[in-house]
Amino acid sequence: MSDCLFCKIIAGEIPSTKVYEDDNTYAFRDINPMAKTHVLVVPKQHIPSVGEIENVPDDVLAACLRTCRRVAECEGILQSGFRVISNCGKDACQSVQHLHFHVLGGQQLSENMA
Ligand code: DGP
Repeated sequence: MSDCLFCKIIAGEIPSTKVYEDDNTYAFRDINPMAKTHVLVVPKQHIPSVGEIENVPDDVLAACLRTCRRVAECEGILQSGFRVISNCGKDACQSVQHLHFHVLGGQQLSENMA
């Protein structure tokens, strides 16, 4: 999608710090990290949010979660633990309308998720 920030990052039109990439997904460091490790995992296909995945192929969705795990492995936090979050819509403060998963870790995270 031409005016989507994350589509531009995936296309390399906007620079990012890549952590991992495969056919379906791209992972890069969040510009405003909320934890010692904070990586964003996005599908290469433009999907606005979790709220609009009804017709998205299962392999694309599975690839996103698998990439979250791969990122945790690459970042060395697979054993210590990590959190995967996807904000969806206004009440969740989603600010970029391209499905993304925050992978957070590298430190003790808060019990408070709200
Ligand atoms: P959310 O609030 O869940 O929609 O998260 C969007 C995230 O995207 C937020 O943590 C900051 C990050 N972000 C916004 N613009 C850029 C950018 O240009 N580059 C990178 N690497 N991250 C960005």
